[in-house]
Amino acid sequence: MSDLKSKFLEVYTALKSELLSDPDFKFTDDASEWVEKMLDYNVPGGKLNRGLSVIDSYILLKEGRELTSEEIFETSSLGWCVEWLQAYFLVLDDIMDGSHTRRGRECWFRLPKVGMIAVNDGILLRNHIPRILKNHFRGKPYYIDLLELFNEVEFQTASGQMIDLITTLVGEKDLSRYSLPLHRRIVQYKTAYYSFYLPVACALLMAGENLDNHVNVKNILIDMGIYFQVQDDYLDCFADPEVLGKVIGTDIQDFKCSWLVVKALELCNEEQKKLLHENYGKGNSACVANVKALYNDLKLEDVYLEYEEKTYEKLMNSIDAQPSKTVQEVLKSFLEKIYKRQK
Ligand code: GPP
Ligand code: MG
Ligand code: MG
Repeated sequence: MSDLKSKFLEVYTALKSELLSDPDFKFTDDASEWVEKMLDYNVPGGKLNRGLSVIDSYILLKEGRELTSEEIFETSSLGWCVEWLQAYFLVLDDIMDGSHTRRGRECWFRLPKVGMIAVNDGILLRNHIPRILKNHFRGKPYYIDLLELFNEVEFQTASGQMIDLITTLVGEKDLSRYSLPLHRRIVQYKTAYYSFYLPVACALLMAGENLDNHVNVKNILIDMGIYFQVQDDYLDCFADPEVLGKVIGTDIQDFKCSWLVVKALELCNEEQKKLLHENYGKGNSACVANVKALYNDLKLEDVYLEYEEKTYEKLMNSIDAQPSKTVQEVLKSFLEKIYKRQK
């Protein structure tokens, strides 16, 4: 494991201890034990890309100068705030989506002892973020900006989740509403802001930058986030479940406005469209298999590979048009991390 990653994980342990001795709540042994288990189950088990990106971006912004131990602790803490936010979203999203597995294990709410306590655990995870920020950033000139950033991004993500959910309302299932612009709108809000813009924005604030001066960076990161979610949609259907860590394919059953179904609607003939309308969004495995067979007939894997190449090229061109070499490096390091990802 890289040195930075092991330091990052040490900071998790430190932040967890602080939260478990929060002066605003008297912890009993039961309560500590619950929160500790809940955190260990939901916060650190992912790829940690978002959290580590805060540190990576900050290092690049500091142009390779070695970070002080204070800077390492602070960038790591902000990285963990992003991971906490993600944990909060995923615990609740898995309930809403009726998912079974996440990161290679049962979803938290599926554990017999947990059930709907998971809803409150999600709220707790969310509340831990301002606790961490207060403990470590209250004296910083950018404290208010950080709080506002997390608030803004949470609002955008919940709004994206809302449009994701209401497009799948039972009784109003209407595939003809699904289009690339709707897909873009959903994923921009539910994924791109918190996964791509937020980590870089945290690093920029720590480096003393004003976020209003980085609108172009934001737009490129949003486009990268959209590309990332197209990958997610593709992997939901085509990935190796062993590699991905979650059971393949709730998107078809859940009637999701996935990039795949949008592309299928664009490419299909009348007969195939009828098949799609009859089989999409049904729990029954024969219907799911029919949809997947149609995706194969339409060669969606190839369509995806072509999309991936083109998007990479376009993003690289916009990055190269950025005036600052340092900013270019931050953006490129992000893009390289996700290009052709398998999980
Ligand atoms: C996951 O999307 C959704 C989010 C991370 C946002 C949740 C927002 C809330 C306010 C709860 P997904 O359901 O498409 O992804 P996955 O396949 O990982 O479940
Ligand atoms: Mg989900
Ligand atoms: Mg979802």
